[in-house]
Amino acid sequence: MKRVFSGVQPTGNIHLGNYLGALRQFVELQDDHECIYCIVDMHAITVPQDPKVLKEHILDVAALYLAVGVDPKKSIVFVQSDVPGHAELSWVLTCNSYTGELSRMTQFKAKSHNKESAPTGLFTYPVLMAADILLYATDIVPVGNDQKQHIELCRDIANRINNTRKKTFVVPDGRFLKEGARIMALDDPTQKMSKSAENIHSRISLLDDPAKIKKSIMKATTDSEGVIRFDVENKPGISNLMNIYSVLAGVPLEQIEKDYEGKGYGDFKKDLVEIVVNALAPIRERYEEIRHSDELIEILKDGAVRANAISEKTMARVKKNFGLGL
Ligand code: AQP
Repeated sequence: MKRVFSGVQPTGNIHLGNYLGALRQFVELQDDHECIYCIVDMHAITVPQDPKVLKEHILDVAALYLAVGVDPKKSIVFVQSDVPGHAELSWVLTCNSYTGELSRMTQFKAKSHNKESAPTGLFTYPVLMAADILLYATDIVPVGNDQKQHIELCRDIANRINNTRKKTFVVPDGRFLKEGARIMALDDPTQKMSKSAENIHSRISLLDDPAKIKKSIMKATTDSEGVIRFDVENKPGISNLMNIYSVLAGVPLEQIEKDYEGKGYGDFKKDLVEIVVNALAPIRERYEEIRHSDELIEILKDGAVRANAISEKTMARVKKNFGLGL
């Protein structure tokens, strides 16, 4: 069985972009792959976090994994900082990566706002991500399109080490969906939907209630043409909403164009509100059942033990090939 690894940062509640780009794949893959899904809290502290809030967000994200359908009987679910191998391997990879390649990462440029000085952790974020993946001898990494550059870097680092040392790592492939791989912000369709964006109406979180969903969708930026047509370049706002509609309702984009011929954005948005509310209702319900349960903590503890056992095998190989330790 091929091994799958992916993670989400506990930087806020998971939104439709995270769900449609990544989490949907987590569920799809778990029947015929060995899946490892992580809550990457060490990534979250690359920007300042309130410790109490971070703790809550870790459990929120874990509960949402389960609420969308990740099954702990089929998949390992755990918190990154509970497995020491992530930090350990990250240092080894840091020593085998270059400032030039890291400065080219677009996410770093965006998050550091091109400032001359930025937190080192933000700069080395992709190296920690490479460590997460390589630690589990991962074959497949299901992620959204925004992670393409980071996956490429992970492959480069793995190949570089494999070519100069004994074969140490499995070189992974990213898995990107055709539709939903990049959901854009509702208030600015040129930016990706993001957990940490200031405007709450820029995103739909999986835990939003129907009133919030309605407000965010009805306020969503479109254009003045008033025609429901998929054209990302010229009509990014409505195209983004059509994408969400298409994936959640299972209706092809061409069919949406036909169904809404002669209708306005108001009609389309009202229908989209209903589709999103219906899709998210069972997720919210399941989340409420498990969020404060002892079961959730047990699942994470058990996941950490299982993840640790796998990671130790990789770390033993890494230490041997690098001549580290006794
Ligand atoms: N807008 C998006 N559309 C499709 N996929 C997305 N992903 C993120 N945003 C979109 C995918 O979700 C997974 C988890 O992302 P993450 O939490 O690790 O970090 P991120 O990519 O930085 O996501 P956010 O929501 O924008 O968080 P913040 O605001 O904290 O930076 C990844 O697979 C990602 O591709």
